[in-house]
Amino acid sequence: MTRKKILVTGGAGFIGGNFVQYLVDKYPQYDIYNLDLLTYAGDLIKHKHIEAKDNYHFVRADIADRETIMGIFGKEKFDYVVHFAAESHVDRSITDPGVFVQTNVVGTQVLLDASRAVDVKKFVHVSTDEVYGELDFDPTTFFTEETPLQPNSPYSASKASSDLLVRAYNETYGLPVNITRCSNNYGPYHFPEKLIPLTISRVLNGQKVPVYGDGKNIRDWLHVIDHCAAIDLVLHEGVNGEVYNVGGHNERTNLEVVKTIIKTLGKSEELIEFVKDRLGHDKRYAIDPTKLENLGWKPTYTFDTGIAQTIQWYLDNQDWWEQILSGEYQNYFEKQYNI
Ligand code: NAD
Ligand code: TDX
Repeated sequence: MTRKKILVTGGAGFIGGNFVQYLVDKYPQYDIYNLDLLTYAGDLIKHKHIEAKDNYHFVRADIADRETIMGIFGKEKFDYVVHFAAESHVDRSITDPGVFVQTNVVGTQVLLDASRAVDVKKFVHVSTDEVYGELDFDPTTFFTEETPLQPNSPYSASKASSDLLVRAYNETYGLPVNITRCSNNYGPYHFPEKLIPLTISRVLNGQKVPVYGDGKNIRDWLHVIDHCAAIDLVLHEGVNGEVYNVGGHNERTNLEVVKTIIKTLGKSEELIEFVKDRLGHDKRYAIDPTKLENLGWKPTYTFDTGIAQTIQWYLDNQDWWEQILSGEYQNYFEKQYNI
């Protein structure tokens, strides 16, 4: 039997990186190709322990580079594509939206064309709950797969645009697809520009933690490994053309998240610094995951067990995040925050 070839785009980043490791360990019978441009958000240090494995392969390329991508697909003829590669940080999309359109929209279209050209059996597009816009603070309301798309940031608008292209390639050309829309992830290898790893790394370094506005905005948190298991299930069992929301009912205000981390690390809440609010800051996200649960998925972490595991991981892997903080990140942080 020939081995299945699975292309994972963005496999040097946070979620894609965890997913590559998950696949390489779980499926020795598949060949896993990690295609990544290695932008500021990607690194291969996280894959040191799998790089020598026979079923792991790395290709450096820009998903928006049509000629190169068509060439790679023509040569490798992937069976499945799981597409994570994206510009992913909302704050960066507010200061520099252009690259979000280029990577998230144009890049996705190039991958769809390349997938059509080699008759990929399934294209899983990893999207986000942010495409639905925002909810108010009524705790009985949730995003379902039928919620209209109303993205508010340049980032979420670029993701919604890519979702619509994926849908159109399914309807028009019959390309087999699924779209997943997950809530906020956290866990190992989360880049320290995002709230949870930013808070952990700054608290550990005794630095102020910037909280936007009044800190009352709500996010729905899911451990990255539970997201990986959801995507694996959708890849193997998802019904062609369907969208699946992913979330574990773990809503927290940003202030609750920051205070939990400070308390776990035994530090003072005086480290909290309220700063100017994010432009267009979405109030609340909350996912109804019933459809995915009916497919057989359930999360393994609660927020309490997941955040404890994550904090311990950042304590044990200081080298990984310290080398990020010492690079270009310094310039970004100084421009973004005035603290
Ligand atoms: P990330 O920023 O950590 O990683 C993105 C990866 O994509 C990096 O390795 C980067 O080098 C690569 N990349 C960027 N531009 C590229 C290009 N032009 N060509 C090839 N590779 C490129 O992102 P993440 O947080 O791991 O998110 C992964 C995906 O999951 C994104 O599509 C994001 O929209 C989606 N998502 C994220 C979350 C979350 O909470 N982080 C939640 C739901 C969905
Ligand atoms: O310094 C900060 N202070 C702060 O109060 C940062 C970076 C964030 N925040 C707030 C903004 C949000 O309400 O914390 C919340 C979480 O912010 P981020 O970590 O930037 O995540 P978010 O904007 O919610 O988007 C994330 O989840 C959905 C990912 O970055 C997206 O890629 C994903 O699609």
